[in-house]
Amino acid sequence: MSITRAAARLTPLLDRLRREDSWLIAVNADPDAIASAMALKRLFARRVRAVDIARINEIRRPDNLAMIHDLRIPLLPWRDDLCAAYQCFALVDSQPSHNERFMSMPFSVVIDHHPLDPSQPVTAAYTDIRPEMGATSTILTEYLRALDIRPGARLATALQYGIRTDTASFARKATASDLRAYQYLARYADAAALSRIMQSEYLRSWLKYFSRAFASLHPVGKSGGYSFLGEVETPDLLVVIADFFSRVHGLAWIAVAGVCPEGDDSNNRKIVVIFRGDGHRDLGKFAHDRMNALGSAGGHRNMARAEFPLSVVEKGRQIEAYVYSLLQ
Ligand SMILES: [Mn+2]
Repeated sequence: MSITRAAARLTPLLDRLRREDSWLIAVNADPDAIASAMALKRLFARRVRAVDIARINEIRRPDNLAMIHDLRIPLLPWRDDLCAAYQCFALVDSQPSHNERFMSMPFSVVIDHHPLDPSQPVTAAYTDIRPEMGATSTILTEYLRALDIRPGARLATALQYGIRTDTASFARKATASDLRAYQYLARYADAAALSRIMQSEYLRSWLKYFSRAFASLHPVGKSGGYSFLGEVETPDLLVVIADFFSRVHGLAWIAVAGVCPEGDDSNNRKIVVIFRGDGHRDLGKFAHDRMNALGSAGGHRNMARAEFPLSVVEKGRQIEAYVYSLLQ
């Protein structure tokens, strides 16, 4: 789309902006949503009284935390009384039907790239929903260009990260528009900050699990490995460690096991085993053959998972040794 046509398309949006209004932009925070909200805030700035961004979710991923910290992005946590302080509401990178909290908010602006559900039409006064786009950040970059708003380094970097995240660095669902937006942003972005954010894969609090993983690493056969982490708060940590080992040359496959809570009851625990490999050995089949009878197990050639109750391990037997015996 040409910049002039894009600018004309924005008239109905700009017409809604009044000096006396305070706007709240709501997000289900991920890099694309956060960057899109920042861009919309920039576009609204000086046209309205105030603009804030509120997130409805907790942010836990290390790269998302790094993005917010390094680019100094102000996000308000959700509170039930938050909306009372605002007259106008915008939603980016989501649709009202995607979340109960969104459903209760009177949005007048919705900008998104998720597919439209015909049974849940979006009724906001201004909507721009383009499922063909790889990222909402691309749509917002077009807005900034159309209005001749030059993004600052932090905003440009955030938008680049939003596009990269949602398109898996252009490996998935990326269009020429996404690439064009990304290249345009490169003129203004901070490349060092972007790579620092992309490389923030781990939290400091996770390092103790790495040290357990290295200490307990045992060979399995000629090319495999097994690591036992003991008690972990969430199976996600097993995935993080297994993904790390999958990048070690000479280790064809790895099984990382731990004891995780099952549901909310802390007395109810299960053993989870995460498999990662180079595809040589069919790990989905391997996991299924060895562990499915104990609970559930299976997956793909290069990634698999098994889960079974802690009670399958006989009393007095070491869990670490028991899981190891299943892999032999
Ligand atoms: Mn998105």
